[in-house]
Parts: sequence; C-alpha cells; structure tokens
Amino acid sequence: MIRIRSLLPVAAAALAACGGAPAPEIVQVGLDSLPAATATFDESRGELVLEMNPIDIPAGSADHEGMIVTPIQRVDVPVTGFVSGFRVEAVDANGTILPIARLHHLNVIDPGRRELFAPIALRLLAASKETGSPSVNPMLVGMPLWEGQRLLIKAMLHNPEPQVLPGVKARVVFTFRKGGGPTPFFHAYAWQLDTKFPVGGDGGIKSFDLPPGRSETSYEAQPAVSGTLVGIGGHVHDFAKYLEFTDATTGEVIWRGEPILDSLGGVKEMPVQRFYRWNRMGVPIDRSHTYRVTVVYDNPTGQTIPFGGMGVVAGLFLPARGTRWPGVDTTNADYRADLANQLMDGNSVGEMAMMHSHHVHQPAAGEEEEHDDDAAAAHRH
Ligand SMILES: [Cu+2]
Repeated sequence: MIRIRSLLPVAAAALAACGGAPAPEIVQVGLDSLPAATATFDESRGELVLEMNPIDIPAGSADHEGMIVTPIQRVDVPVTGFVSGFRVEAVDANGTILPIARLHHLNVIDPGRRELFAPIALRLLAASKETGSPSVNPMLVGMPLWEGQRLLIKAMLHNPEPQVLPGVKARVVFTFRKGGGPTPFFHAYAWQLDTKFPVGGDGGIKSFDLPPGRSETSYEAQPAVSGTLVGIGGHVHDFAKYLEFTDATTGEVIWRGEPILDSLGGVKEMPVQRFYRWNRMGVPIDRSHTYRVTVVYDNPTGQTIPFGGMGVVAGLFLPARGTRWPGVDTTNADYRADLANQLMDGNSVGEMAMMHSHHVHQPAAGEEEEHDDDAAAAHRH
C-alpha cells in the first residue's frame, strides 16, 4: 500500500520568471518514509550532484557478477534552475570514481509530473553505462527543476571481483544553472513511449517473452500536450530488427532506428537523432493525434526467449508555447501501480528476471564480454 501525502498542486512561481514558458504544474508527493539521498549544488562548477547512500555490492563468482539494486531513495532539489546535461558515476568508500561498468544503470523519477504518453511518473533520466554524457545547448534548452521538488532515484550496481565492494555510492551529476535569467529559451522534458506502457508486466518489468521467428510488438497512446520533439533514441534487445515511432493518425513514420551491433552480433546501441536545425526546433507533436511505438524482432533460435524482447523510444520534448507541463493524478490506477512497482525491492524482481535471462552471444574463452544480457534485471525503467 503506498501512502501519498499532501496532494497539493503548487505553481512554481520562481520558474515562471525564467525562460518564456509557463511554470509546470506541480504536485507535491510525500514519500517521506523513503531513505534520503543527498543533493549538492556547486555554482562555480555549474553542477547539481544527486548522490545515493552507500551500499555494499556482493562479490562476484567465476560465472556470475555480483549485483544489487539499491533501495529507492528520495532527494529534494536544493535550488531552482535548469538541467542541460548529465553524467552518471559510482564512487567507492574513499570517493574514488569506479570503472563505469560497476554502475549498470541509474534512474531518476519525478513523481510530481507525468509522462507525455502515460499518466505515470515522469522518467526524468534513465542512464546506463552506455549512455555517456548527453547535453544540449544550455542557452537554448533546459529541463526545469525547482527548489524543494522531490525526486526519486534508484540504481543497479555490479561487481566482477571475488570480494564484496563496500560502501559504493552511485550518483548523477547534472550540468545545472540557476533559474532567474532570460535563458534558456525553451523548457524541455524527457519522454518515453514503451511497448509495455503504461505499467509493464509483473513488478513493472518492461521486457516480454520473445517468440521464435518474426514478431512485432507495439503500443499506441495520445500525448498529454502538444509540442515539439527535439530528439529521439531508444532501447532494444538482441535480435531486434528495428524500432519505430509513428504518427498513427497520419501514418507518418517519424523515426526508425536499427540497432548498431557489436562484433558478436549483439545489440551495442541505438542511434540517436536530434531533430532541431538552425531554423526549426523539431518534429511537431499534436495532442489530438495518436502515436505508436513498434519494435520488430526476428528470433532465429526456434524457441521463445523468456524476457527476451523490449522496445522503448525516448527523447526530449518541448511543450507548445503557452502550454504547461501537466502534473500527476495520484489517484490514477496506472500512476499508483507504476509507483508501487518502483517502490518494490528491485532485487526480488531482478532475480526473477535473471533466472530467465539469456546470453545469446557467449564470449569466447578469455574474451571480455562488453555486452551483457543480464540487463533483463534492469528492465523496469
Ligand atoms: Cu532492455
């Protein structure tokens, strides 16, 4: 049972002063009983760091890395301003930055604002070790955060060493500037559209059983507001042929991405496209239209692969001029189910998915495998 305290819509007056866009609608969500992470703003560096509590990563064994999903933690934003980029990292008990592979993924969720295509909490950031350090021009585009805004943060950590790795802290470093000035000109929000929206399967798992041969999985939804897409990318698993984002009302294919493969034929990454040009911010999105995400697989193994499929597009969106980004309806069944999944112990969910996870491309003896399929455990994004 989740208890959501004080459902009070608040106008973020401070934000209205910066940029041209109206302040987002904000719903203050309690969740006070969650453990608190820390937030530190360093104005001279232009960085806002959200750092999680230390956790011990279990030892790995010869055939298995140690892994742990952190408890979900709450963190309050200390200063109003704008995010224009980020990186994720993990540090050991001495504060030394660990190899990025120790951090499997890190997610930041905004429980007070909704997703564009579903009434669930906004996925503000979903970074994995492959994400790198994406950024936008801070004069042009920024994602607004306000002082006192409560965010949720969760990560999964790995340890290939044969001993416990103690006191590891995962963190996200936002490139951040204080609000109040005339820039950025555009307020941007992260968005996702998943083939298993709005809440996924048991425990919120967004991966699905992949049948043999060619298969197509899709999901359609209408956006909460109109606006402009400035960027798009996505995530798929091995054997994916392509991932597509379509205006189902007009039939127009807005984006199609084919996975970039590694030397073993596994999925290495998906291409990312920025739609904005010097004279045009991107692709218009109309709230009266329906949009569709489709992932197409060709599974050559002749067998159904449990949790083998996944398809999600994600990117950056600018609400139309004068449009306020919507808050959440905390009484909505999908919102509540999704939040309950996020608050669950990710290790029980992870183990369940792990038991069924597969390694399509086994590395040759002595070869380091960069591509890992235990990502099934991560797929509650
Ligand atoms: Cu996945």
